[in-house]
Amino acid sequence: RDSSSNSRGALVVLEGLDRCGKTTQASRLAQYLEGLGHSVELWRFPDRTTSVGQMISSYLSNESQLDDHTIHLLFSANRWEKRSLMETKLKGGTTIILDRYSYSGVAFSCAKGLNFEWCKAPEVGLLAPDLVLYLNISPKMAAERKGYGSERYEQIEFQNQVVEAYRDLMIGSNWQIVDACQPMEVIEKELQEIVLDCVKKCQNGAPLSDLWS
Ligand code: Z5A
Repeated sequence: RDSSSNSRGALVVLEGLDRCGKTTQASRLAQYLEGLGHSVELWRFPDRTTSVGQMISSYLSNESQLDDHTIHLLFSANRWEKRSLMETKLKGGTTIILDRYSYSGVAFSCAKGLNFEWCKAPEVGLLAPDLVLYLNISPKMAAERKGYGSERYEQIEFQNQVVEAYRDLMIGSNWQIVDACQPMEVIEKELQEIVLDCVKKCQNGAPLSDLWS
């Protein structure tokens, strides 16, 4: 790894519908980078291990009910409680492969009918990712995959609304859109190339910035 003082880790975010394969690909990416000698951590939001995360987890599994605005702010708070650790890790040279981020926050709340700008506001000032990988799959194809159907948002009509919101978020962005219906190994190879390029740019001193500010 480049040890120059500007060298830092990359913040790589995977986004997409439920069951698009984020978790599978995130862990493969982490293994790949580790194999090349990089310092890497796998993170995910919601982080269900914190006290805020436990409230979110109980909401997602339908054990508790919360107003749509309230749960939106809790998801955001869950990211804020990890912001400073995230910055320390990145500046210390660790790359973070992140399974869902603020984009999920906005997409899922907008799908419920909340205002787009209102949804973005509490995310402003979190760290901006260096790369967003969108694993593209239709709600119908995602529903055919194993394990679909047990949590709150796992209904096709709702997931269609989520897709619409993701489309709004993509406008003017430079997300990398990857076909998530390809075989896992094909996706894995495609992601490796894009991510390695990003990691190198960050090692060479690409600055960290804030999201939507
Ligand atoms: N949410 C929110 O509302 N606001 C927020 O701010 C945030 C999240 C951060 C929980 O997320 C919910 O919270 C989520 C959004 C909302 N709700 N939904 N819907 P989560 O991340 O905990 O849960 P998830 O999205 O349901 O993730 P997941 O279950 O971990 O799915 P995944 O990571 O995308 O997929 P996977 O586990 O890698 O794969 C799923 C299955 O498909 C599995 O059997 C694989 O073997 C299979 N698979 C994977 N890739 C392939 C390919 N290429 N071909 C065939 N089969 C495949």
